[in-house]
Amino acid sequence: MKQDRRSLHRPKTAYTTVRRSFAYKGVEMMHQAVRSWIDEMAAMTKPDRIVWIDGTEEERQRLTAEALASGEIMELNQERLPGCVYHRTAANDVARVEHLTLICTDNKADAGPTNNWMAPAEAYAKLGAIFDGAMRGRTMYVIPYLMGVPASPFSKAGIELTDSIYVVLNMRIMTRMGRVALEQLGESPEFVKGLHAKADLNPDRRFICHFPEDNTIWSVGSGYGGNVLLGKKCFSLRIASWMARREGWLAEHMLILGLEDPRGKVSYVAGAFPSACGKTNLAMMIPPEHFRAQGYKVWTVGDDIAWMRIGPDGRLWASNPEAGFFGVAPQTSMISNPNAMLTVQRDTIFTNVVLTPEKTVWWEGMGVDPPAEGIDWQGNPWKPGSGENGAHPNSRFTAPARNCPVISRHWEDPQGVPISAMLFGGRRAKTAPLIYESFNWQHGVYVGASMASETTTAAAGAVGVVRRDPMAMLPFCGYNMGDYFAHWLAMGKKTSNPPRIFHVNWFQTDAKGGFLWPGYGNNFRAVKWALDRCAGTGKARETPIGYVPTEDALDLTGLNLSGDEVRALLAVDCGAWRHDLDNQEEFFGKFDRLPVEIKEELEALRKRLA
Ligand code: OXD
Ligand code: MN
Repeated sequence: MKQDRRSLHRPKTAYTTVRRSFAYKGVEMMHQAVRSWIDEMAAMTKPDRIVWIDGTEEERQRLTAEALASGEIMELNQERLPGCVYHRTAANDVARVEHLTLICTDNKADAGPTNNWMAPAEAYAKLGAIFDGAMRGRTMYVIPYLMGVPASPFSKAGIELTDSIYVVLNMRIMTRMGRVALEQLGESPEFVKGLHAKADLNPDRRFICHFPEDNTIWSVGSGYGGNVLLGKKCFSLRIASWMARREGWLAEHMLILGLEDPRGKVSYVAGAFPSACGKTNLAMMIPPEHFRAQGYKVWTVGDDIAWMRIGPDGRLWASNPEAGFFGVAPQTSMISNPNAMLTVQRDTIFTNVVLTPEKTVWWEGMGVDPPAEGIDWQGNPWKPGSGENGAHPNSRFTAPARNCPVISRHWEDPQGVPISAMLFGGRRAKTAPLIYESFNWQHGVYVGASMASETTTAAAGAVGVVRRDPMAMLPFCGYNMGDYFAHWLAMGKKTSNPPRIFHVNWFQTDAKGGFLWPGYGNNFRAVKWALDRCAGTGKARETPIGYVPTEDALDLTGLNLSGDEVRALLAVDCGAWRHDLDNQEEFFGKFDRLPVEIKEELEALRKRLA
């Protein structure tokens, strides 16, 4: 019975029969398989209408007008924020739901001990029952989209079926959407089939299921970006990580930035940080004045996802598959991230922030006075000083990457940019120093695999709890993380000129709980040291955990840090690390597919710390 149910929803067509060019609601469809799948999904969800998305400006205006009329979005002050709109999600639907996110593989072990798993037959049946009739009275939008740059051999196509105009408008910013994707898809059978319906937004009937063996994503019961913009976490990380392992590349939760030196040489850095730990800020940071005066600059290539391949030169080349930023609004200000503030001045969708009487937006940590009164993220009248947040801590902006004043001129290069250094970073009040370098690739993979961070509001659940989050991919790896570590190790063996691997921590606190390191643009100082190391010039001392900058190695000009503070930032407390190691061993103990190299690294560290 289960098997029957699965074959009902598993693709019926083998994607070999291709009928050329038939008209489907005005769009030239070349792909019989696409149409069969859409017919099948429409038969299940029963929309009143099916509308193909072509990505034109005329279409954006029409859909915006419709969503304004229905109240799904609100118009903002078009003089102050041209092209910007406002949206609120349901109060119970404000973050990714990791406990409701599943990897559905035939063999449970392939999903591994860190993913929630359900058998595909059961998941198709369970979600099929929720999807059944979920689009009755509604429109199904068919969004063909590309992750990656058009015409790049590395970009990949997906189609998302959704009943939300908000999703369409976000996908328009975050991906290359419409005709461009259909043209690239052509007759290829390779596309990711995504189905999304808001259904009744009931958290008990909310599931985000991934079927990597079927190239399929089903998301139901949510309207929050991370759960419903299927090109982002679902495709570009969970499904893509599965593809990447099969095809020999890496799909990672990483920002990409270019650091230009005074001679005009740009070196590229990729950095993995858990959600809401400052990837967007780091990707767009402005170097401190002392460095700007010498001619240093930072260019943004991406702020959340990197797809990396080994180039013919043996280096790792990274590209950003996204076309926009889905960033956390609170604490974004002209001090923490001026480039993000300038990016969101136009053509941006704001979600769950404060709406002011002038129809502009405000959030905590915006660095400007709050309005005397406003409407909060739940749609209630709000006044500063009420004791409640006006904006949800995980409220967001969706903005086109091309708006960013420091977008790299290479951000759309089809082959990507060559990576010199990789950063793994967690939010750790104690233990991890500001920066250290791993001894070699294998040790670097272990450093990434043993990463830990305090949880944030980007996912539902407790905040501030330290959890191990390997490579910041714990919620995003679409397969067994033991196999994932092995894949990283294998990639290192195949890359003749791999990037150096570093660990960073901007979040150490002092005895009073204040941050020791000023962060934001000052993080440039640590990134520069990493690149100095790549160039063979950065000074370091060898410690049990790796190479740590000597006290004079970081250029701290213009900062008011005492010698004790610098020593605390760079300290390696062997006792604290031994304690951390116990926790690591417990975490790694979950994996029955843990590569022997990771065990070797654990043992070697234990010995060095003794
Ligand atoms: C994000 C996240 O939205 O990681 O990027 O949650
Ligand atoms: Mn992210």
